[in-house]
Amino acid sequence: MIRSFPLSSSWQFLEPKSKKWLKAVVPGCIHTDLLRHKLIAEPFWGSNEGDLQWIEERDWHYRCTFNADSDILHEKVVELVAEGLDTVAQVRLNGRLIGTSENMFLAHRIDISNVLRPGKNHLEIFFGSPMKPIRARLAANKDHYQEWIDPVGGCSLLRKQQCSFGWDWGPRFATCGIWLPIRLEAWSVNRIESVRIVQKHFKNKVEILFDPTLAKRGDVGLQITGTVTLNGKVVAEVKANRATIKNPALWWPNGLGAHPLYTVSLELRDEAGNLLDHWTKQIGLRTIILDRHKDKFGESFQFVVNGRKIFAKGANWVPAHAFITEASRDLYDNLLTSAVEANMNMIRVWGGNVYEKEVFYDLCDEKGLLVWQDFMFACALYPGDKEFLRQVRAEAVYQVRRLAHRASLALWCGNNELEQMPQEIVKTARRKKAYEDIFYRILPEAVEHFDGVTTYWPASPHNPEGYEKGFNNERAGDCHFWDVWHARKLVKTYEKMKFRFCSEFGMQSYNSPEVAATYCHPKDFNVNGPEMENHQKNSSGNQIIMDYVSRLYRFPKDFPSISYLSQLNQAYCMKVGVEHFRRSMPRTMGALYWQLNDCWPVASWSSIEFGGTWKALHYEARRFFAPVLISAHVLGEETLEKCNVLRSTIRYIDLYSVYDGQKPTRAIMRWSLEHLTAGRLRKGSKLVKLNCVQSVRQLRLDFAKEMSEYGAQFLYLRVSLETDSGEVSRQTVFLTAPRYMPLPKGKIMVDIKSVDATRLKLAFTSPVYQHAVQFHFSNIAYRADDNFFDLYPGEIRTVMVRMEKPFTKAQLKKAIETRSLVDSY
Ligand code: BMA
Repeated sequence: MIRSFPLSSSWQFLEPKSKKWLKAVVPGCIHTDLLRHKLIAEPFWGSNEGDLQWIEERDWHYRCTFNADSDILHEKVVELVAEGLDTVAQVRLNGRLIGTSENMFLAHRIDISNVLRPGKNHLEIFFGSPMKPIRARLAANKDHYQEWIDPVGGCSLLRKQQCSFGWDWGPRFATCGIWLPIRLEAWSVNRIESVRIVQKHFKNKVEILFDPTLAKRGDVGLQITGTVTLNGKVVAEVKANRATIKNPALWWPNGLGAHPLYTVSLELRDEAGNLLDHWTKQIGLRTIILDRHKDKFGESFQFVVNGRKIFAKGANWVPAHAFITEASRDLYDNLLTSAVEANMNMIRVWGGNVYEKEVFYDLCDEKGLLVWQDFMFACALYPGDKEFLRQVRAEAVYQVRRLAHRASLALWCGNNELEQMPQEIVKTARRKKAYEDIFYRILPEAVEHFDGVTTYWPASPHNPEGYEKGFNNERAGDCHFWDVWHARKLVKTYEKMKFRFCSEFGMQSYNSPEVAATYCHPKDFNVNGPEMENHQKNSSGNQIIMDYVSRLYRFPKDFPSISYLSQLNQAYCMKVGVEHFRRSMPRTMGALYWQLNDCWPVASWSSIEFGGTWKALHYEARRFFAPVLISAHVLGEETLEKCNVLRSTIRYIDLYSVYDGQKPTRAIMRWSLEHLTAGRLRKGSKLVKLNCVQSVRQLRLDFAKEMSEYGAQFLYLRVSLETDSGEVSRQTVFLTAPRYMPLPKGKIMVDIKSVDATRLKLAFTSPVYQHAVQFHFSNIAYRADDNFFDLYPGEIRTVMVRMEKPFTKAQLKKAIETRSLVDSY
């Protein structure tokens, strides 16, 4: 039977100044080891990042000792299994070089049977500076070289997490270390290397075909048997590499059903029946197809799960921590639970990150989050030499084999945004060949061969009419839309776009003052000061935020107000985009905004700040991704003309019902036009039918009369949809930018009631209309089911809050802070 011996303790690293061996944590990295020994300053604080750049220039040396006793030695084969080495590594055992690596995305299995000694063994791993091979390669070949983000240059020449070299939301900490588990495995006869699983779905049954690969190929006389279980009950036996599951419980994405996981356990035995190895995985019974058929708009781009087309709702995923080894299960769980709570059903693992850790996919499988999986290539042209292609092939084969069985895996995608520069790709024959070798030959071949079921898509964005023809084809394929933000176009530009699937679009905001306090003293809260500037990685970021904020809001009075307004603006922009995409169903069938999370405290496009707090956008996402949505399309535009004169063509508002729930249902659509001080002016309602995956324009409202009588700045429209479960979607719509509105000031009152020791029911009231009420408990960890909501005069708004631990009412009363838009200037 195969035995496994983890090598996680007794690791040390060599501190270069003192030449002392210090305790290391494995898995881990050099930055966190140095930090633990207080040998470097807190990397995220102020502008410390710049002072720590010397670390990437050095070589680092790790070692550990382990005992080989008879348990290990009596087996014929002993292997060192390193699931991930970051990145330029030489591995020595008892002084002998046993392996080298230059690819952090590959696992290594090194036969050490001949080097192993009885008793004490010395394992050493030397990590070379990643900058050495990068500089050597840069000097040798400049032809292919093109990167659009790396601030120093050269990251594309090494198979190492691309964003660790610095990104427009991430610090540059090009670290090194043993970043994934490392262990010994000892065995004698054979072992299961991988198993490809193919599901065949029939009416009321699913057939599973297993295609195992053994370490020693061609070994005859071995048998594989096994079981498939659900909730601990055996539902099928595996015989002759097949199993049939009757009345299968299908796996559905979040919002469309349950996500049951079946456990597959395979056993490898010799002729005498001795157990040699076992292999266990969780799988979901489902079919996922990327459906591309000709339609009246061109070619569809929609995911179909178990025969049901779905509108993909979600966001792009960046590393959960700048030091990826610090990302714990809790951290992943917290972020992915937040995704589920915001009604998402898809997460895109973006190509500048890493192929995520197992726990990430475990959680996506469990929570029903479909995974759009990029291969790890982003924003650069990559080399096409033999050795590089060999690395890419090995990495692709390894990762496809590792992840193909995942219930959540919806798509393999070649790269991030390389096809946004077709003119660069085709500039020379050599570049074109390098590009096509990787993304049109090696990667799709690996997917076809080692997965065989999941679709491969060459790039995001990709134009299926040919990448040379340019990106963002509105007839076919997926698009990244950055005219709002990078090109500073009007937010309503989203509404002109007719994409089939929008896999990236975004708007930055600042982190909260609480998060800012983790990297800077409150006296230095100034977005243009050096500390905060170091936590803004997009060169025009601060200007663009202020540009968009000032279009909507009045000049903010302090940093907390800037942060608040930037978050309201971000939420508004994404809402305009996502609601337009959802209204454009079935032409548009997906909206994944940029970006879900952050890898450190920073101003960025994220909807969840580092540390897990939801920004205004995440609360808004919960509303705009809800299965039942009332969406108001404000027709017309407001523009500033000559001499700063405001012109508006706004008059009509179209009300849509958008639905992608499980079963058709009915709802009441209500609307009322309100005056800021005089109250209700007009109202109406309509009974509507909600069909699945359907968006319907239900009403066109004309407010020309009231706008001329009272002035647009005094008016707001309330709209809602009510089903059997009550009011499930609501919003407030303005007829002018909020900065023109003379919002009344009034006290926000909160009544705090305990539901139990750690749950609260808050009841908010106000004598006047309050826009975007934010509440916050300082120094208390909590999660609320809503925030940044509107409060209408005389109405009670209740919000449920969960806290990590109990607090007294007096403590809570003291800690709660509230504000609304009118308090920001
Ligand atoms: C996108 C991404 C990232 C980047 C983001 C914001 O297109 O793919 O490269 O961080 O834009 O600029």
